[in-house]
Amino acid sequence: MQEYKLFINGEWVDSETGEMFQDVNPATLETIAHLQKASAGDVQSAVDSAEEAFDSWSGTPAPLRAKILFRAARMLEERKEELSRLMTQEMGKILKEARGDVQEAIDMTYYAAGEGRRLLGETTPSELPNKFCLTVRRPIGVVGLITPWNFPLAIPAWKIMPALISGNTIVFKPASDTPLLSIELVKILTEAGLPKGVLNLVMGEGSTVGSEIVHNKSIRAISFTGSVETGKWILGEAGKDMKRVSLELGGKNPIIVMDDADMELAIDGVLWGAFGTTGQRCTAASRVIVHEKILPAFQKKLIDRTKKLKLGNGLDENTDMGPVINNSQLQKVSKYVEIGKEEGAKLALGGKPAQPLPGYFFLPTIFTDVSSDMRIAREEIFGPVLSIISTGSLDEAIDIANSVVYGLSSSIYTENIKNAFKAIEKLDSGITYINAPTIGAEIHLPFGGVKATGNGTREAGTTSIDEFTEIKTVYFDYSGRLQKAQIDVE
Ligand code: UN1
Repeated sequence: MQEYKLFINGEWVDSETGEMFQDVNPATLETIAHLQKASAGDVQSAVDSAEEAFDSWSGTPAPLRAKILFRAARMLEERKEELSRLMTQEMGKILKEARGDVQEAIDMTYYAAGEGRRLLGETTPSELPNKFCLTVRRPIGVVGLITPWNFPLAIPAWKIMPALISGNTIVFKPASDTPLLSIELVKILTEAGLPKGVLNLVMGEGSTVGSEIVHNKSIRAISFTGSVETGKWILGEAGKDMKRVSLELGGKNPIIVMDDADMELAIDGVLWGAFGTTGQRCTAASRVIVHEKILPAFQKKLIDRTKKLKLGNGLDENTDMGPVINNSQLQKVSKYVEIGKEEGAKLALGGKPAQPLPGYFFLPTIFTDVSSDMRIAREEIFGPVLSIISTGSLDEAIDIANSVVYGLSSSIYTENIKNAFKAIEKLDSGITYINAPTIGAEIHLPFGGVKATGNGTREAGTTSIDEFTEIKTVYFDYSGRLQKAQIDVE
């Protein structure tokens, strides 16, 4: 059995305590790796090495930093299939989706590398003569990155690549359920020429490793993707030290299907949005709000199509849906099914673990007759559970869509341009799709949400550079005399 260590100051090292944890394939329940568990002291060593590396890395011209990223992107491309297979074994998502996850990391790496020749600031005229105004970007310093298990390579890349190209050094904690892809990413970046200390990997528990990252005074920014509960805690704790915090938290993403929608297209979208990645995306569609005029036909077709989804090991190319990540997630999904039944929703499909498969498989589940005040319609389940809610009008559908605490992604299926524009204007979410499901974000556009989904920052796209840079405003006075802004100008 392969054993993996922490990566600190350019070396693979044992943790202080020597404690280990296991990485389990959720489709077979086989242990696939043993890993070292970091302590708070190990995090401190990682921080020390990131601090040490900062001067030299931030002083390296960004186009030269970019060369390393371009090389890493090419290596990711060459190893795409192997990494995808590893991801399916570690995380459970089907191979086709694992390839998408790896591709998202490749895209992000190329994109961030390209930013090495941009990292744009502004120039603008001064109100005074012979004076020049501009902004430049500077790295923040040592940043702490904490990533989830549902996108084991894409989300680390969303955070690591923009942080690196901007000149920051990193202490990185991947999710304990999926550390292997992060380890491979660190190896690739190192082989591509990343200097020692620039990227440090510490695996282990949130309560020790995560907590030390959040509290360590030398870490100046935190980027976290995960639960609202943890995100709120991080914001509060890191806020005490005035750290920059970027949060990408939960969702309860709705798809509205109007009576004028292309029904087949909407069904394709709902299936992919709700059951893709076994519903374990922040962007997963967990509510579908359907116009009452088409509800019976829509429900029947959707249930018929969902019944045909093939569960199994994602390595089998014929599988449509893999397992959930672990036992506690399986228990959580089961608990929500019970809650839904108690609340009076009608369990139309699924609702239980898919025995006798050996892994953490749960049947694709559909509740009908759901009202918008039920917990299954309001709380994030993060599993293959879809609630169907009936609506009489677009206004009502939008009210229902907006009635939850989250606001990541939303979608509307309609052939009516007025409905589409109204949805764009009124839906409270960071992302809105028209005639496409709630998942499918592309890396060169901002990604993030409103309300409890985040704290106003956006990842990916040009906003990924905003996340990891400080802006300095520069006033360059070449008049040779004292000029007073606001005062010399009448
Ligand atoms: C997430 O679930 O946290 O749009 C990220 C999507 C993917 C990214 C999801 N490209 O579903």
